[in-house]
Amino acid sequence: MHQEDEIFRDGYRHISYRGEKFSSEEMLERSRQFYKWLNKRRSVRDFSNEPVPREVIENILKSASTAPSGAHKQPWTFCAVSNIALKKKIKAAAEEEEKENYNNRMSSRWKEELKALGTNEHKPFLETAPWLIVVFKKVFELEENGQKSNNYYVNESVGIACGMLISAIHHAGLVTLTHTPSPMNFLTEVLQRPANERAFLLLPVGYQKELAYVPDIKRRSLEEVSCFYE
Ligand code: IYR
Repeated sequence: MHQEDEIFRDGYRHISYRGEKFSSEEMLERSRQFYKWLNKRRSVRDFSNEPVPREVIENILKSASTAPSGAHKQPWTFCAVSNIALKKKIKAAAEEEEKENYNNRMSSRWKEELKALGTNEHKPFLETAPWLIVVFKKVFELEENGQKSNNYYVNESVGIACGMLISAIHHAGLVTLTHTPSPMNFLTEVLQRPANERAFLLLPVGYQKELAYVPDIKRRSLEEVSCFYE
């Protein structure tokens, strides 16, 4: 079938697109293999300090930035930190907040639930991991002339990008941990971010320690997490 290379909708150019299509057997096998591979991912707290080349991080960030976003605004900035002084600053500020969280802000029930994960207010990985990726969401856009413009579905968009970021990290054979020090506004200051950006997630990235341990927890089954309406 002939397909035009371009068409115009409401005056805007659209270009022809052809994604991949596989045979039924191949599709089944690919979907199985992808699940098998993704299901190997674990959140890891035991990081090695072995360096990771900047280009790998750049590729991971480019992958994350392929995420769909509201009105294609791409309302995210990924700050990649390997600078030791900055990592130390981030660790100190995060631990200060976390100490307050664990001692005074979190309910005893919440802390009880976290016991299985082995978390506490100490965050050595913020210094050990060769890279920290701090994801900022852009709550609005700041044009070069200082004009503000809207972004849409910012949390959804940045959340999707973070999912893709975590998958890209796993694909490179590296590990990460979704760390959400709270409140996170100290990151705006430490990294000197503009007024339209808010810290969203902090991800240490690197190799796991040779001897790393993860909690013995299980994922919910398909039956528990899905409903089919056929
Ligand atoms: N932000 C804290 C506490 C914490 C909360 C949840 I929910 C977790 O799944 C894990 C930790 C911390 O990072 O320690």
